[in-house]
Amino acid sequence: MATDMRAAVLRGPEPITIEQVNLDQPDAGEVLVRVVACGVCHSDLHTINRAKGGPLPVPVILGHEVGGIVEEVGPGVVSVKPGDHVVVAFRPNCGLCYYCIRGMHQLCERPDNTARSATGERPRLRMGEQPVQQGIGVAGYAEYTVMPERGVVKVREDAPLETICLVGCGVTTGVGAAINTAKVQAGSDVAVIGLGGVGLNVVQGAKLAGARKIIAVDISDSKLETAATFGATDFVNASQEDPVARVQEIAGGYLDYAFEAIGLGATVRQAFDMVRAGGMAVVVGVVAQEVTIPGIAFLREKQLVGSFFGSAQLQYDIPRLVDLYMDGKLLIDELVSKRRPLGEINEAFADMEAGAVARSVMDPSK
Ligand code: PAD
Ligand code: ZN
Repeated sequence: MATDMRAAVLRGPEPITIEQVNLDQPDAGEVLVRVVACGVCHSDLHTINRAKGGPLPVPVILGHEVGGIVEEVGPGVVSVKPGDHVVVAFRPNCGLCYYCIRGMHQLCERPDNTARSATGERPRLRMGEQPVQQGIGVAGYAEYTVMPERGVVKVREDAPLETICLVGCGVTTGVGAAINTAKVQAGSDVAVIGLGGVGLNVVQGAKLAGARKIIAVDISDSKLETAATFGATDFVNASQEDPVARVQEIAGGYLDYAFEAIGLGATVRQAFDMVRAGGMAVVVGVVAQEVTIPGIAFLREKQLVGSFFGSAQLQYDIPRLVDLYMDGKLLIDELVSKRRPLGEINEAFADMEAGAVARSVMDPSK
């Protein structure tokens, strides 16, 4: 039996609308999750803006930062049962491909390893006869979602799903970029460019790792103020001063790590330019542009590395990040600037575009 539900559907360049959508029951190896809350991440905004610029596979349901409760499981599912609380991992892994067997699950080549797929043949979602894509593999702006088993991670039941939903992307991506990708060393100096839901988590990841200076860079004073709550020690407004020169000055000329958490070629270049010889610039933002780097800097052993989904081992990292939050060592409540019913999804994206929020969280039951 299929589930009829309300979902926020993107059909093209026009605003998202709330529609009745049909979701298949879980097939072998799949899990039906009731979405309790779904955060609003900039990666979804990238999709919306791409849809404005040209054709994109639509209709699509976006939303990939989900906290929910297992409603039903398909044949063969062993790790969760109905009633379990889960955080959805938008990038499941097969466990068997070249990358998975070498421990790099975030780079899995077959993330959707069931008989159906989020984007290709046999989609799980439909509007009438028309197939609907599961945006970023999840389709979380809806009352329910069906995920492959490895795309749900069981979490403790005393943790509020309305808040820990953010571990499904922003928290894991940001904290993981600092701890897993860069392996920030205690006592080192770190700069973070872009202080949205992702960048603020890089800040608190660097704090957890024991960084000395954590230099926050943004063009919004309110974001710089928020970064102080998350552990930033120094603040640079890039619209008022040259971020490269100012960050280098604060770090005494030897900045160890810089993180780009926006997704712009120009700020990737800033991150690369501000680190010391042998330092590491980590690109967390999704950059659709070409990036130009002065090649001679490689003689100074500068590193430029990418980071995807916090280089995380999801079944291991997600429950631990939730524990750190429950122990008061990680801030997540402070990331939630606004809670909104599903019908206000366009307003939530407008807030993000205006730089007015760290994170909005949508409630699909309203
Ligand atoms: P956001 O829109 O909440 O935050 C972006 C921040 O950048 C805002 O605070 C802006 O004020 C600030 N900003 C914009 N322009 C500049 C500038 N020129 N200099 C300094 N600051 C600026 O986005 P987010 O935190 O949700 O996402 C950030 C990026 O991370 C985005 O590209 C998203 O797609 C990407 C992302 N990557 C992964 C991954 O696995 N690598 C996962 C999730 C999100
Ligand atoms: Zn995201």
